[in-house]
Amino acid sequence: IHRISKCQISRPIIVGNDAKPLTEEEKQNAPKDHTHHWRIFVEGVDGEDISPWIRKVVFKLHDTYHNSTRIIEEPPFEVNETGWGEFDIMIRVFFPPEAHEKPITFFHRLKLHAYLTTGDTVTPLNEYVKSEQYEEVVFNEPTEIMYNILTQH
Ligand code: SLL
Repeated sequence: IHRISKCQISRPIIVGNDAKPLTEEEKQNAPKDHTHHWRIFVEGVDGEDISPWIRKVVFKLHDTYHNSTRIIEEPPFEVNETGWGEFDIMIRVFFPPEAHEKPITFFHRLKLHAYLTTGDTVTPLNEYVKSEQYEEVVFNEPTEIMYNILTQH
């Protein structure tokens, strides 16, 4: 496999989640004790299509979830669920197999609850929350195939 020496190329992605409280009506149809709808995602910045260079994303949810390993092979790279608790999600991002680049791993703490902090008073808010992190995916001495994929668009 040919790698391009002394070359470093990077691409930004957003890793995060959003969540909103279930309405009383939604609670009727959701599993017992579930309080929120949430979505965990890996996406491009400003709606950029990342599918040319990201081929698969695997989200490892908390073991309390049925089929806790969720494999997403096309965009949108996201999982929609309901639940009651916050936990760490392991996210593995895979590149096109022909590029021979190792997958990379991120961790994201699922956030469900919004708070208002004034001075030293913390008030829980029952509303929409979003928690996201900007990540720079760095390819050090990328394979020629990966380099071509990244620079084609
Ligand atoms: C906590 N350490 O105790 C965390 C665990 C687990 C959240 C949170 C759904 C589970 C189901 C769910 O919200 N699990 O569908 O049974 O806060």
